[in-house]
Amino acid sequence: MSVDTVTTAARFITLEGGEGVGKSTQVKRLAAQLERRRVPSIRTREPGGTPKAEAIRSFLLQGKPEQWGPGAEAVLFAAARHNHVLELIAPNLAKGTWVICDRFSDSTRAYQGLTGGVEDKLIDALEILALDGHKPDLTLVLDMDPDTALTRVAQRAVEDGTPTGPDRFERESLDWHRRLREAFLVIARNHAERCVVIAADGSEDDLETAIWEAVRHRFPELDAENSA
Ligand code: T5A
Repeated sequence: MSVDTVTTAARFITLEGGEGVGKSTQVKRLAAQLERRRVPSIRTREPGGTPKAEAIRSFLLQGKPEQWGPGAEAVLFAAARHNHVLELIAPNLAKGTWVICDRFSDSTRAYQGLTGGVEDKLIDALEILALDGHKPDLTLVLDMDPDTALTRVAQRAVEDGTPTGPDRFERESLDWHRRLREAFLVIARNHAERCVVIAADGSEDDLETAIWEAVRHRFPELDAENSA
């Protein structure tokens, strides 16, 4: 670690929410905020983050909706997560590097559990296995109308000229996406000690400001370190 690197205890932050609410954009912006304060951090994502988990990602997301079913999906996402935690997240936290993760276990609970119908007790058991004790310190739930968010996703596909079209979950109905939104809000209410809901329908800059406020509020040591 370089001499001018800030040495706060490493924190594990996850960003959650439906499709296209701006998680990936804000993961990058949050990492840049930390970097400006010389707080060491890595960005990662789920499903993915390690070669084995990325392999699970590609066959899960490119398949037909009916290919696996929510139960098998929950198991596969948990398998990917277990590898991600053991090989990337836990080692980085142990060496003092903050971890910012684009989706984590709340996505399994929202997509496969509350929306897909997999029982809570199975989701709970998979979570115990996959997390190996590494619960996030803060989860930012980005919340907005799915209709607008899906329009963003479609616009991006046109701009990028994405040849493959929408993935497995983007193809679900608008009603399904509304239930998904409600699922994330239920999770945030049930885990209010860990989750902060952020209105995600503003500009990228507005969202970055709201997220940074929430992070500073949860981890006041960031301000203390910087005023030292
Ligand atoms: N899944 C995942 C499960 O079912 N169970 C699980 O356990 C896990 C971990 C992952 C899929 O897997 C499912 C959920 C997902 O369906 P993914 O490709 O990673 O697939 O999907 P998303 O996480 O939804 O990623 P997206 O890229 O689609 O959405 P983001 O990251 O929320 O949004 P972002 O930042 O990429 O922005 C989308 C577009 O909007 C613009 C961006 O430039 C971009 O074009 N944008 C804004 N436009 C206006 N105003 C703003 N504030 C904007 N912010 C971003």
